[in-house]
Amino acid sequence: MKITKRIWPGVIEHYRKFLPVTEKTPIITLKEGNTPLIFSYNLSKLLGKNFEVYLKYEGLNPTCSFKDRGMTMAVSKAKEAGSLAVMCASTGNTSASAAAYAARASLDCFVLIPKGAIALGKLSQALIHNAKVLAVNGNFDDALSIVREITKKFPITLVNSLNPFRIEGQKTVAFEICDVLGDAPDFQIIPVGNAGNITASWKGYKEYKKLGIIKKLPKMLGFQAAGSAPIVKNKIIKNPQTIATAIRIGNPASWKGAVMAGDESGGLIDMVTDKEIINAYKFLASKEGVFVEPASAASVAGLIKLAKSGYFTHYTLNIKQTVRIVCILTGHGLKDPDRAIKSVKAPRVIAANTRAVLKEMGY
Ligand code: AN7
Repeated sequence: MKITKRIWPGVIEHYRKFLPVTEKTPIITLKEGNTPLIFSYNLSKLLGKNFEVYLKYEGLNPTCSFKDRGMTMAVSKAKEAGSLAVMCASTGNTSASAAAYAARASLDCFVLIPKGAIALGKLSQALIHNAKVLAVNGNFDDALSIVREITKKFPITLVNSLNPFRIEGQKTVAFEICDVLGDAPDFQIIPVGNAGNITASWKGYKEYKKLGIIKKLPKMLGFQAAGSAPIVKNKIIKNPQTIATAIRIGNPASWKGAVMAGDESGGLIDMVTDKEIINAYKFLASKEGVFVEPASAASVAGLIKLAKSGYFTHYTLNIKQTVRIVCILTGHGLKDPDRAIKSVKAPRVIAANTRAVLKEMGY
């Protein structure tokens, strides 16, 4: 069978010249990346005539989150270095991605998760990909410090975003957005947990700008969950809380990177409440047809919050200028089916006859 070049090769092959790989690097890929940039009619209309809002649907990566962009790099480099095992702490998505890429690379995978605090879909992924999953009686931050200690002492590769190759891979989301739009957007809005992704995408934009591929840089707007907002509050949160379990992190590893992205770009790091997150989550699913996990809805919740507060008023006045906003939707809604079911009414049980059905349908 002839395989044509038009088949998407994954982020490493597609963006090879921007990434630290050589001909010697074994490329471990599940063809991640190339996710759709979806125009949002409703959000664009909400903001004003000259606004275009796009949703970067990262839930359509192979393990259904943005982590795959970083994991293809981290696992390829681990394999190149001769490592036999990888390890991570995770609120869920990192573990799902690490487990899948480790399986593909024939590496052992060890995962520490906070007990009882990761979504069902993510746990099922890590387990079925045959990672050794251990639930610690503590939170994500506790788990990460144990992983850091173990990977320092033993020949096991750490694949959390402290691993610089993770950041390298994840910067490709910025490249894809610019390649589609023809330049950077005016604003990029992104959920912030451990802060690797905001750090990575900002790096991507800066590299494209330096090479002259894009003319402008976006303002970076990062959103934490209000009960887990150490960067906004400028202090470590000992017992972070939020229904958006993916970003339930009290001491982000890339704290400085997030602050830098906000400051350098003229953007900000802010927070949204669980209520705002759930509203945006339901809005995306019911009005846009886009099902994301709660943490991902933090970007859209942030956009709505800023729009209401008048943050974009200045841009509304200059209607000749098209303002482009990209919200990163980091993970798929099926990751957390429990939350979806809890957020809506359960289906009514009725008699098995046409009349009863039609009555319920309102016909
Ligand atoms: C859906 O899996 O930290 O700010 O251990 O799963 O780069 O941490 C997940 C984070 C946003 C935050 N949205 O990204 C993990 C983990 C989703 C996520 C984030 C995560 P970072």
